[in-house]
Amino acid sequence: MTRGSKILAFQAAILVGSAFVMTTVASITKAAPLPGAAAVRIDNFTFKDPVVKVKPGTTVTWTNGDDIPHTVVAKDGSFKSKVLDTGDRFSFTFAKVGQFGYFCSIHPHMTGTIVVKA
Ligand SMILES: [Cu+2]
Repeated sequence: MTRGSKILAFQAAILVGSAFVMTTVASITKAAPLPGAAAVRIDNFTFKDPVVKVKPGTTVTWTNGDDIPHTVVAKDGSFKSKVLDTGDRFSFTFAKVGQFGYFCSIHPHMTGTIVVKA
C-alpha cells in the first residue's frame, strides 16, 4: 500500500463509520412515534413509507419534505388534503378498520396505503 492509498482507505473507513452513525440516529428518531400516531414523510415524489399499518384511532400525519407541492387524497374520497407546500402537514384519524389507498392528485403515480387493523 502506498501512503496515498492508506490515507484513502482511512478516509473511506471514516465515511462508512459516520454513515452508520447517521443511519442509527435516523432509525431511533423514526422508531418513536407517539402512541396513536404515525407519520409519513413525502420526499422526492414519493410517500416514504408506502404501506403503514396502524391500529384504529391512529392519527396519521403526512409532512411534505419535498420542494414540490403535493397532496394526499384517499382513493375512496374519505380524506383529501389541500395542496401541501414544503414543510406543510396534513393529518387524518383512521377510525375504521380497512385498507385505505391514497395518492397525490398532482402526481397520481405517487401512491400509498394505510392499513388499519385492530
Ligand atoms: Cu405530488
